[in-house]
Amino acid sequence: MTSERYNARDSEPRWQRQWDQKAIFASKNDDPRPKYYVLEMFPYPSGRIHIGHVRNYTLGDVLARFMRAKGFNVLHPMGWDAFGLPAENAAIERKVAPKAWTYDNIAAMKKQLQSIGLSLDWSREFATCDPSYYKHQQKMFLDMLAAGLAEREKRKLNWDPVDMTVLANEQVIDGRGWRSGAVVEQREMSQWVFKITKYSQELLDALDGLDRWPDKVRLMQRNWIGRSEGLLIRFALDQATTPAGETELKIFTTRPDTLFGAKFMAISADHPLAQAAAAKNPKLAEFIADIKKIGTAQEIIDTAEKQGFDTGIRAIHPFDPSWKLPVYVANFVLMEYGTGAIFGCPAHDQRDLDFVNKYGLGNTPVVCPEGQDPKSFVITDTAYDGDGRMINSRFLDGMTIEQAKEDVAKRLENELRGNAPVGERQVNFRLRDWGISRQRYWGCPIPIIHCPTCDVVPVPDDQLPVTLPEDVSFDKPGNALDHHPTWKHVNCPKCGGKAQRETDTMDTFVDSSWYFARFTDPWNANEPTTPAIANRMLPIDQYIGGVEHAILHLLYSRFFTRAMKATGHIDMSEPFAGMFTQGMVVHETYQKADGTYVTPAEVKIEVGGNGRRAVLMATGEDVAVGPIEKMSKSKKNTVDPDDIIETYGADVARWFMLSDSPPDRDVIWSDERVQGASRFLQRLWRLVNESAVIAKGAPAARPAAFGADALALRKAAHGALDKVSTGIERLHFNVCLAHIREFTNSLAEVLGKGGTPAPDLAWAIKEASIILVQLFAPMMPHLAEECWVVLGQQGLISEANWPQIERDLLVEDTVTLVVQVNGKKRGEITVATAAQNPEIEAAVLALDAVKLALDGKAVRKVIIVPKRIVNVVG
Ligand code: ANZ
Ligand code: ZN
Repeated sequence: MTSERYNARDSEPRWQRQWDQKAIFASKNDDPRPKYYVLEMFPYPSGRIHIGHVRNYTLGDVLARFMRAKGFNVLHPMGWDAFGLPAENAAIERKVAPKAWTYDNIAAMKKQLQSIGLSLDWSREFATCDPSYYKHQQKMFLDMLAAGLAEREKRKLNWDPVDMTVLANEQVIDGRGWRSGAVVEQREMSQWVFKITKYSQELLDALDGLDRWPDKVRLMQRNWIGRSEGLLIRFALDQATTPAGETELKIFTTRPDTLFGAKFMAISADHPLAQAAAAKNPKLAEFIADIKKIGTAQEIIDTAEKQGFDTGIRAIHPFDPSWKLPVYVANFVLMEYGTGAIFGCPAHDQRDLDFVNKYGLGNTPVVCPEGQDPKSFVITDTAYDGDGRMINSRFLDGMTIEQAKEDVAKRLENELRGNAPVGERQVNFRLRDWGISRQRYWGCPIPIIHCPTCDVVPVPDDQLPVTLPEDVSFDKPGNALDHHPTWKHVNCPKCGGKAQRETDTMDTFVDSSWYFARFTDPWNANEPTTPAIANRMLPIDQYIGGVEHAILHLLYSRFFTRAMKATGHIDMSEPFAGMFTQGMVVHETYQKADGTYVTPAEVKIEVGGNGRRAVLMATGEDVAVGPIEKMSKSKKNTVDPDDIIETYGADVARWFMLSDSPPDRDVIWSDERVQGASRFLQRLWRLVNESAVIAKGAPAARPAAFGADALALRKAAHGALDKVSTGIERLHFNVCLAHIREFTNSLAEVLGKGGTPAPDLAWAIKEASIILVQLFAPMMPHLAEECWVVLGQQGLISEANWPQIERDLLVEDTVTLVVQVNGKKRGEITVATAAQNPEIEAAVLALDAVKLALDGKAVRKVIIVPKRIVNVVG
């Protein structure tokens, strides 16, 4: 037995070097074994990895190592999502070139990632800012342009007149640019868009087949695509009231059943009718200018106070020529959706109700909930959007909503005005085409040349990539590419005349929409993919990342894969067969009396008679322990992965990350628990060393028969093997770790008996210790390698096959326990011998006899005497 402690600082870099030298994690494209592609969302090279990355990559790594041991050709690559704004900000603030800043960060972060002991195939590494990557992206853009999947479109955008740049909706705060503070203008500009809406229905339908995706992610995608079935209705206008003789207003509604509850019409400020009316009405023009200041962000529009302006125009109800409805310009109607115009039914739509209550237009309920008396059913502040029967609706009265919708649709479809029907069924999607133009330097250049004679001209293939110039200056606000003295001035490839390059670059979401496909053959210099290889290695069997990417990144990738299929780069539609969203790493916050935050590293936690107390180490003053929150710089509740690895080693950090909660939930970082993980690691080390001594004396051949002790240990070993195997496949890592701990206890118990074990038991101890080490190898790979040597095993454990389960050892024995409540016998329960305490506890508390005896009292404690008694203390 060794008295030496396991020394992670010595062991971890040593094994990392060995793995690296033997390139054992590099997967080969001609490997004939079945493939398994596991991928974690690649990081943005901000400069340092944070603890959330450690969790993300550890989850993927456990799976990769396990599948490798199971005999799969595992593809587990890593790269860098390297374009984006922070590099430009660094250039502005610190005068460093975006490229140098990015590649320095990559180098630093790569070192950090390597110190975690991840089984990554670094031979496939690339950064999206490598010209050898974005060259292909430019080619695919041109392919998509040719295929009608990329187009130029005029769009209204938020324009910051001081920074001279387009702002994303999130960058407009109270109508002002987030950085300049200037009042943001709406400008119509030509943008490049990807035609994702061509696939709206398909992207929606295919979600049903993604059965290894979390339901919540599929739901988020569904809502984002936002399919609505409704009716287009052409309302006639009272021509005497229209600005230029307009005769009708087209609206889109999903609730034609509520037509008899209509109180007003509303149009968007950008609607042509609003513009025409404003041209003749300065007050209206002023109102329009005013409401446009809040920008186009949906959340802002949703939460802003409803405002409207009566244009004086009157619309005529489709079922009653004498019924006139006022037409308002309203701030909650968007031009981009439906027709940019609505009829408002306040009783059944909250926005409409808020609106009428402000302008005194009243409401008439037309749907009455079942069981309500229509006579007494009134709406005041809360609209009713539930089910019911039609009331106050003439020929619709008594119908269900569905029947009324159908009835209205049929009538209006069959009614002609001019020679077109008044009503027309329509399916609308919330999903918009994907605008990819960004007025930024640090992004993939859009390979287009604008010629005054030939208009838009693609950059010829042999001139790709269009590379970013490096001699750029960030002295002026706006796009540094645009300001570059020479870069944009070129000759037109078609006519040879003077022309200009497109200076917009692509949204960085484009870069991340196909990197997973590039990983399958990053060496192909001529094509984005090698289709035969991509088709074999994709789809990704397990993709892992944060839920913050559950909508856009996944949707764009799903679209891009289809676009690559349409342009011949790949032959499938769905890139991610399995999707997993991991929880966050969270931590307590600490605040001084003056409200400033301090970091966990500056604080000492004292646990005493009065509970936990936090003390600022430097001064000894008390600090308040605040709520547990997502780690953030502003709250200072972060822990640095480097510190953790330096103090405890990567294996402890990995083990802790996996042990404390299910991977899809948040995990609370706690130093106490990390220390617990560290103690467990040392315990494993001691146990394996003790076992190794016995294993040396064990018979080489498997004994013909096993005694009771040996059999029990073998059952424990194969039981754990079975449970950990299925646990890893299901990504129930915390459960796996509980089984490993339990099995460790079984082995410790046997070893604790001391003496020289009989040959059959010695053999079982050897088998058990080998299985134990293999079980924790995916989680603590460095310790496992070290133990593998101690146990006299050949080669690297990282290359060893997963142990074979002997199924006949899995037949579960049962044991009957006496159940007591407050010391008094209330019954018995039979459980599997292998059942763990939490399972037993749950089963006992579910017994009627126990519930009865507790009589509603809370359970204070459950004491389990193994194999004999369970006592519930209430
Ligand atoms: C009358 C009505 C009555 C409506 C009622 C709702 C409830 P989704 O499900 O998102 O498709 N709408 C249509 N176009 C709009 C626009 N450009 N800006 C703002 N709102 C718009 O929602 C469709 C409903 O949203 C439509 O049905 C319309 O209001 C409104 F009790 O028509 B409804
Ligand atoms: Zn030309």
